[in-house]
Amino acid sequence: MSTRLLNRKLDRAFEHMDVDGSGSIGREDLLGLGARILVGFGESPTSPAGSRLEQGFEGIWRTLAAEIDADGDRAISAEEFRAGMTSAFVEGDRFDAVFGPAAEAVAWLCDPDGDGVVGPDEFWVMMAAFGTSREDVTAAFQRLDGDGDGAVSVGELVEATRQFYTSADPDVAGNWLFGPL
Ligand SMILES: [Ca+2]
Ligand SMILES: [Ca+2]
Ligand SMILES: [Ca+2]
Repeated sequence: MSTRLLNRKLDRAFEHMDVDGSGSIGREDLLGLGARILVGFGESPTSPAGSRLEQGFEGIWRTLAAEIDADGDRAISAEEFRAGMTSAFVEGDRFDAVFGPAAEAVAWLCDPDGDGVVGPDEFWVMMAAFGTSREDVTAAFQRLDGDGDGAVSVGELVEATRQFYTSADPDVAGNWLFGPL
């Protein structure tokens, strides 16, 4: 059951990351995600937050290409994504080094006033970039906001991202990152 849950999450993430729907994840998908988030927040790519985010997505792409693109064709297929994410980030310990900084860059960008807290509107802007529906985003935010005060801390968001990509536990809140599974 645990592997099934994880595979379902990875398939879900794959769909969200294949921004242009080509059936594989390429560099243009990752850069497209970053660009959409920047536009959503009205942030310039040349601002410090903007360039950190762009570098974060560029870094994710480089890592995916290096660690997960098994046949080296500069495109990550659904099969490569499943197998590679599992060996690098679930069984392996590369998450903190690779995904952690990117998740933090995104989370901080969702917190323009820098108080360490992300509200529902900010969360919506970020998840809309991944093509997540309004309904799913609302459901996700409710789960991630465990204490129901209308805010999710940047730290909680990073932890939820880690749980989504690496945890086989059916009860963690991070399973809800992209809405109901
Ligand atoms: Ca694609
Ligand atoms: Ca490939
Ligand atoms: Ca809260």
